[in-house]
Amino acid sequence: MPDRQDATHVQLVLELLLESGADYTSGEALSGKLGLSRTAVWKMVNALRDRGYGIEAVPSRGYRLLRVPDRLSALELLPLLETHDLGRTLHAFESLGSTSEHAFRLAAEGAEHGELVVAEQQTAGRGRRGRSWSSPARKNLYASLVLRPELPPQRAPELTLLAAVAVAETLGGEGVEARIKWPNDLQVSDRKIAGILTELSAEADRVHFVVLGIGVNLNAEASDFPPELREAATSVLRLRGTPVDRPAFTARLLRTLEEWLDRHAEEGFAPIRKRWRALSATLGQEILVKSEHRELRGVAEDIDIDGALILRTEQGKERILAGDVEQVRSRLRH
Ligand code: BT5
Repeated sequence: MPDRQDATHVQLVLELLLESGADYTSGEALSGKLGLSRTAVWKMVNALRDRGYGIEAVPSRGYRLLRVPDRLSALELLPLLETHDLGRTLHAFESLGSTSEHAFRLAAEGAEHGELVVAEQQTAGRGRRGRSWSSPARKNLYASLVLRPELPPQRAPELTLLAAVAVAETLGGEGVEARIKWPNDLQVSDRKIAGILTELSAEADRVHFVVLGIGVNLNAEASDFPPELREAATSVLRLRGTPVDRPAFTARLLRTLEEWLDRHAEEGFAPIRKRWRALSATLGQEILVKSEHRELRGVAEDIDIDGALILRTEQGKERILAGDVEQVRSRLRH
């Protein structure tokens, strides 16, 4: 039997075992559904065991899935997906320089909307403006999505805010209340738990593609980060003391992102803006905004209908499209 077909069968066996949850699935049922002999099913089960799956086999009852390995590859992720586009084509790596760099290359070569690049580790993970993203192996999520939205390039920043909302909501599902620091940071008590990097290829009036890069600190301990980040960064594990099921988190994040992307396509930015404001750590604060050419101090008053930050300075209102925010001191909201 060719390897590719074997791989598909292994995946189907896994999907059927996942569907049964805590119940047993008989070998007979599996071989019937897949059109394979009982011996072939046994071979697939052993292939899964070799990949770290814990599968119990009881002669009179059948097979039962006990443990799924903590790994982000197609075998773990694809059966959990509930999306129509996002992640359906998956490029999973043990190690990459940067998932966004790779996704950008794939997109330039014609990758379709929704194609996803994930890596267990990044050796040159990127932040904005030449900064780096610390990416210890097998701890966190490093993911980049190719998106082909029908948007003029000036509206692309809306996607960063949309992604921040989706990440905050998915973290909320894990019991972590993260807030969004404009434009792309997710924080818990002033410590950064996730970051978003939006890169695009566009003409004057049309986006060719967007690469949405998302890094979320899930199971990293303080010692997994370089010393300068140990205080400034946090993770779900550090906050709640129990590890995250990374494939399940990724599948939920993709579903949430897709729901927001669909809504964005239908209703525009308004519903995202509303949700973003409710999750914002920036609005109402006195801040310093540093962009490439200038520094401005003022109170973050709002984000406008296309995602720009409205800053009230002593001179009046400023509309800011990109920059880094530093909090000067806390203020009461409103
Ligand atoms: C970001 O940049 O926050 C965007 C990060 C995007 C990372 C993802 S991972 C998958 C995809 N592939 C990539 O190569 N990148 C994306 P920025 O706002 O510039 O913040 C960068 C700063 O955050 C750094 O200068 C550090 O101070 C801090 N930092 C670096 N790694 C961190 C980490 N793992 N957790 C928290 N803070 C970190």
